[in-house]
Amino acid sequence: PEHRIRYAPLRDKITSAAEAASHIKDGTSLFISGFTAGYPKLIPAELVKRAEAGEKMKINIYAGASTGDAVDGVLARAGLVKWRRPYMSDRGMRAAINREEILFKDDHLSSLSAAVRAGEWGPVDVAVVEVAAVTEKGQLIPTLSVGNTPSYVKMAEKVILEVAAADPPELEGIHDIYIPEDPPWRMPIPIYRAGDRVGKPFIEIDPDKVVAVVYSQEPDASAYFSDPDEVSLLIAEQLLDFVQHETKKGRLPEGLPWQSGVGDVANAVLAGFQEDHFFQDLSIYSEVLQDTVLDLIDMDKVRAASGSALTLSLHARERFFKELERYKDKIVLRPVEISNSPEVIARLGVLAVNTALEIDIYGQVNSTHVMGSQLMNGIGGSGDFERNGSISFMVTPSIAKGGAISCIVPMVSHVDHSEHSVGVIITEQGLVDTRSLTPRQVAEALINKCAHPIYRDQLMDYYQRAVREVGGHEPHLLGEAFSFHQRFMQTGDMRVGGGGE
Ligand code: 0RQ
Repeated sequence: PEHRIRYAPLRDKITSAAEAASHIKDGTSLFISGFTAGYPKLIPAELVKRAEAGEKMKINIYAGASTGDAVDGVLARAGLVKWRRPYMSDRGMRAAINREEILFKDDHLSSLSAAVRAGEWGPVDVAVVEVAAVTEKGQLIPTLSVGNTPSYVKMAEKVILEVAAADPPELEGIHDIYIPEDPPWRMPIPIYRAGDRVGKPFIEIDPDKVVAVVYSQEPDASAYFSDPDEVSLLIAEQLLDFVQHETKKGRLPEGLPWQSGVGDVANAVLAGFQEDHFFQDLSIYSEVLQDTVLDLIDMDKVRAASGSALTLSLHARERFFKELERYKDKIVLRPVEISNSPEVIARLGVLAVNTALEIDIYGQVNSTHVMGSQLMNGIGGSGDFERNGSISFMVTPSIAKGGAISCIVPMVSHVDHSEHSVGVIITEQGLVDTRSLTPRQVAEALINKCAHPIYRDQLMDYYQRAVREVGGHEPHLLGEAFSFHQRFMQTGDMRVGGGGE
C-alpha cells in the first residue's frame, strides 16, 4: 500500500468493497471516473449483490463517456439505474434507454464538467474514482482516462477510491489536469500546440472527503480491434489523398493536428498514416487514443498525441506498460473539457473525422438515432470536433445491413450535425467537398459520388421531383422526405421493390 498510497492517512481508510459501497443508497447520484477505460469495477458489483439480496434502489450514474460491462452492463441488467449521462455504448443499457426505463440525455462531452460545477446536474453525492496511485499530499493519479473526474471530485461530497492493481503507479506524469474558469470569468485555455502541458500531473482533492479506499485487481475490459475492412480502407485512402492534395496546393497548412472518432473508419485512417510517406510529424488532438497511436509512435511519426483516454487491446496494453516512459513522452491525457474544448480545437485547426449513421442529400448528419427513434450510443465528442475543426470530415459506408439501408437519404431522421458544421463527406464510393457548393450542388454531387449505385436512381428521382414540384434553396417533398425510412420499417428494405427486382 505504501507504494500506491503515499499519503498515510488514506491508508487507514482501506476497507472492503461492501463497506465502501454502503455510502451509496437509493437515490444517490454517483459520479464515476471512466471514459472507455479507467472506470471503477468493484463498487458496481457490490450494488448488484445488494439488489440481488432484495434491496430496492435506483441510482443516477454519471461517467465521462462509455464504460465497460462492469459498470453499464451489470447495473442496467440489475435494474439499478434511474438516470445515465452522457454517452454509453452498452447493448443492454441502450435497450433500457430506448424503453425509457433508464432516463438518458445526450450531451456534448465538452460542456458537461462545467455544467456539473454549475450545479446543473444536482448535488454530487458520491464520486468513485479509479486511481493508479495517491501522492504524498493525497492528490490522485488517475489510470487510463481522465474524463470529467477532476470536476466530479471537486464537487463531490464523498469520494471512494478504487486503487487499480492492473495500472502501474508509473502512469504518474502522463496526465495534464487543468480545470478552466467558469463563466463569466473565463480566461483562454493556454494550449497552443497539441502536446502542450498546462496543468498539474494529478487531480487535486481534499483528502478528508475520501470515505473509503478499496483495492481492485480487475483490469479494464480489453478493447478489440479488427483489421480495417475494405470499405473503411477506401474511405481512409480518399481522406488522406484529399488532405495531401489540399496541402500540396497550399490551401491547407502542414501539420494540423488530427482528431479521429471511434469505429473502423477512424482506425483505418490512423492505419493509413503508417503506410503513407507524406504524413510524418503527426500531431493528434483527439478524444480517445487507441492502439494505432502506439504503432505510430513506434514508427517515430508522432510529435504529440493528446486525448482524454487511452483504450488499448490486451496486447497493446502490455506493450504500453512495458515501455511507459517512452510513450509518456508523447502522450498527454486531459480532462474531456480540454481534449474537446471548442476553443482549443478551433485554435489548433484540428482536422476532425467522425462517423455518421446517415447523411442527407443536403449534408445534415445523424450519428445517434436509428430510424429517427432508437438511440445508438450518443453524440459523444463528435459535435465538439465537427463544429470547430478546420476541416470537418463526415464519413460513412454508403449502405448498411447488406444494402437494405442507404446511408445517404433524402432527409435525415434525426439531426446531430447540421450542413453548416460539416465540410467534406466521404463514403467508399466517393468524396464531396461541400464547402463551396450550394445545397443543390451538394445534393447532386452526393447522389452521384457518395450514394451507393443501387440507390442513385431512387435518390435522383426524389431530388429532381423536389426541384420541379417545390423548388427553393433546399427543395424537399415533405410528404416523401422519409419514404426511404418508412419503406425500410414496413418491408425491411429501403429499395423500391425491396431490392428483389
Ligand atoms: O449495426 O452493430 O448491428 O452491426 O450501426 O455501424 O458501420 O459498424 O460503424 O461502429 O463506426 O459506428 C455512428 C454508431 C457508427 C458511431 C456510429 C448500423 C450498422 C451497425 C454500427 P450492428 P458501423 P461504427 C467522438 C466520436 C457518434 C459518437 C462519435 C458513433 C451499427 O461512430 O456512435 O462520433 N458515433 N464519437 O449496421 C441503421 C443506418 C445505419 C445503421 C449503420 N443508417 N441505419 N443502422 N448502421 N448505419 C470523438 C472521438 O474522438 C472519439
